[in-house]
Amino acid sequence: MKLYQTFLSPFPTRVRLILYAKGIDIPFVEPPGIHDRSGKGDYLKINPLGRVPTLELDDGRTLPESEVICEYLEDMYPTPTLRPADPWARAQVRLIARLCDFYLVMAMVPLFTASGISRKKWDYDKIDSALAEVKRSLDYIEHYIGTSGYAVGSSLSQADGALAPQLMLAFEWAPKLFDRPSPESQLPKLSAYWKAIKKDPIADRVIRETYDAISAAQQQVPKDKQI
Ligand SMILES: N[C@@H](CCC(=O)N[C@@H](CS)C(=O)NCC(=O)O)C(=O)O
Repeated sequence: MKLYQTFLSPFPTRVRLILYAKGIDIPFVEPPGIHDRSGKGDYLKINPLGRVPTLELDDGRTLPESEVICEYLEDMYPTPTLRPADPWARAQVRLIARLCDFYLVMAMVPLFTASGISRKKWDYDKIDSALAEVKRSLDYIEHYIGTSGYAVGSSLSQADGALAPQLMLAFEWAPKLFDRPSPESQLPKLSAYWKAIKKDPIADRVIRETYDAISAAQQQVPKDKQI
């Protein structure tokens, strides 16, 4: 197997968390044109969506979409599991992942778009309304988030893979980039979660990889777009 991915994107991060937790050591390949406009070339034959991640099996079959890949890995390599056995806990894992994908990620999209253009062209009305939408989506997650150091229950699950990288962007990356206060102080349960999840070695590893990728990308950005 191999994983087409980048360290900058939160979606492959979710898959890496599962791979690391299960001890599955596979090569990572960075396709062209994911975080720039250089063109995606033959990668579109591997994944017609042109997005990361894609899991490629040894027989050449390919699978896009982070959640689908995580479920496949869980089915193929069930131990150690990142999917709780209890149906209610399992539903909570899926709920947190869905709230991230359907609400938080969608709210972040205008911010990702703004980050790719010169800050002289930023429309702060649009940025502030996107940040308000991000806060609203975090309120939904605040309602359901676990209080034992993990998104659900007291061990690492697929919900942490979905949430932790997105939370880093919402609590740290976006406020710093757009010079706005972090929503963290208004979200006590999520704030406690954010502090606690970094104590898990696997979660900490993927969070650090994301910090490193952001800081490497920052070095490449023209001065007028830098944080
Ligand atoms: N729903 C997809 C989202 C994947 C996604 O949007 N990946 C971004 C990386 S941040 C991407 O590859 N963007 C490239 C592009 O849109 O051209 C998943 O969960 O895998």
